Amino acid sequence: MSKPLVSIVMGSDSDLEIMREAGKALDDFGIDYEIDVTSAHRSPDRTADYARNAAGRGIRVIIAGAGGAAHLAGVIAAHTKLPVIGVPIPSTPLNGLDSLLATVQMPAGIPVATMAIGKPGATNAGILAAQMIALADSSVAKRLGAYKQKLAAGVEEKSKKLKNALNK
Ligand code: RP5
Repeated sequence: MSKPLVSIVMGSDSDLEIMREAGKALDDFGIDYEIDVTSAHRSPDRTADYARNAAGRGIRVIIAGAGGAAHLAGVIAAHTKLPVIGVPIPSTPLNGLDSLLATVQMPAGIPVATMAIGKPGATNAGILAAQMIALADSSVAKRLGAYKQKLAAGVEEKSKKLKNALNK
């Protein structure tokens, strides 16, 4: 097993069902990743250490998912030069809108690439991380090309089915 290039972290194990989607996307592109829990609020020292050490361990991209106050991605971005992708988790009665705003509204100077709320966002976080890795990895770039073709073929198929069903 080679060293992970992407790190997926989340504020609580209750975020796992959603954050697994990022891992599934990375699996599709053959990218090794690690997955862990660390919290901006409950374990601030652990989170800062994790962020400071990630690049030295060979990590190239960090995907961070959190609900509630959702400061995890921003705190991690404050402690690393690696690109950070944030996934807002719908874990409060506000259904993730709170997490989206907290994750996306970073002050100038500390960017977090913020995805959609929930599973679609986690999937896109995995794909965006793959796109970053692909800049310097031709095998991942090739898989991304095949993935785009598969998406387009899926739409063609749906179009044919729709026209057949409607007899148009
Ligand atoms: C956040 O608080 C976590 O990211 C999670 O989405 C939310 C609730 O956490 P638990 O109370 O389920 O541990 O920090």
